[in-house]
Amino acid sequence: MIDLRSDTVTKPTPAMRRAMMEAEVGDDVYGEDPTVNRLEQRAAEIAGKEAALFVPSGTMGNTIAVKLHTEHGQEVICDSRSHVLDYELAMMAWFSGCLARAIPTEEGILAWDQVRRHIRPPHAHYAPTGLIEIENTHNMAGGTVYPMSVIREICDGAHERGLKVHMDGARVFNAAAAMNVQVREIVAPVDTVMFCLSKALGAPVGSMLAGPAGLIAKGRLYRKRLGGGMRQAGVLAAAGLIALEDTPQRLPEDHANARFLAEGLARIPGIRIDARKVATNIVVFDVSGTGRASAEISARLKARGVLINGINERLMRAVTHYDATRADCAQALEAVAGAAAK
Ligand code: TLP
Repeated sequence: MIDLRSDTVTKPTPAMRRAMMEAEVGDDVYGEDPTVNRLEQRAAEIAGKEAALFVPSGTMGNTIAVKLHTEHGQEVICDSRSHVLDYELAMMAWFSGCLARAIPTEEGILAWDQVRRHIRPPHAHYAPTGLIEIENTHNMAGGTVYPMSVIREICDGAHERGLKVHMDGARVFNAAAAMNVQVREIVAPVDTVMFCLSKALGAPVGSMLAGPAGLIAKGRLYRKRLGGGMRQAGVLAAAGLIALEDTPQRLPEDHANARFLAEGLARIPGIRIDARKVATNIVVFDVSGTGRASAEISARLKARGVLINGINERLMRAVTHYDATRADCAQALEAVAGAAAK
């Protein structure tokens, strides 16, 4: 099977498995796992933040961040297709008591002018804004990348008004590779950032939440409340360290494969995609012109040995990663052409 459903499907590399086997471990709830401590230190360094917290998932990282920055009864400004809103089981409401103030965008990229108009001060009727959340790269918009100037503008505007900005940087390393800059440059203006080790970086499990030391210390308590106190988690952190050091260099290959896929898809009758807009490892394409719903195409692809899921009836998403080669992508294109044909 060629699995392009997500970059979460990668298997740990031989180097990761070796490191996991040899990892020095301790009880991380006591702060005694040396490998987790090393990972948290290294992640903070890479993000250019005071501290970082190892969490089991991106969802938990975002959930803790929202909780740290908000009070019950506030709003979180985010894009209308953001992961925090659509794919995290309403954790923003469930754990933090907040409402999403969702702003529709073309490319998943918020502009300060839109954000500014949705900020609500305390008022007799309104829920006040507690946080601004930006997703970089933006998953459902097709791996789009925030321009640095836009991040700065949003953060400057927010900070002037005493508001914080959290970046869902599940794939911020892809953004860094696409812009050819360091992750720390991208996340310098935001207050907290969550990034995933288990997506394009290829670790089997885990994400990091980075930010000011005081906030991260408080976040550690929320992680425990959520059931994320992980004991001898060094076996996971060891793979995470390899993911942080080794994988970023090869992300441009995933991006080139995604562009190759997009260009091939654009040539298939009935499929619509602007391949020039594919900047990272996510390819979102419209299959409505084929006369088939995405679920049907998914099923037909599966019968041809390729896994690609629909986002909705019209749109499908293919994600490249280190377990999908250029040859796999070429084979996937043939399968899509077959599955889409009348
Ligand atoms: N994304 C998954 C699915 O949940 C859609 C995927 O296959 O892409 N932020 C962003 C931008 C994400 O894409 C994801 C996962 C998360 C947060 C949550 O991470 P996990 O799955 O570790 O909770």
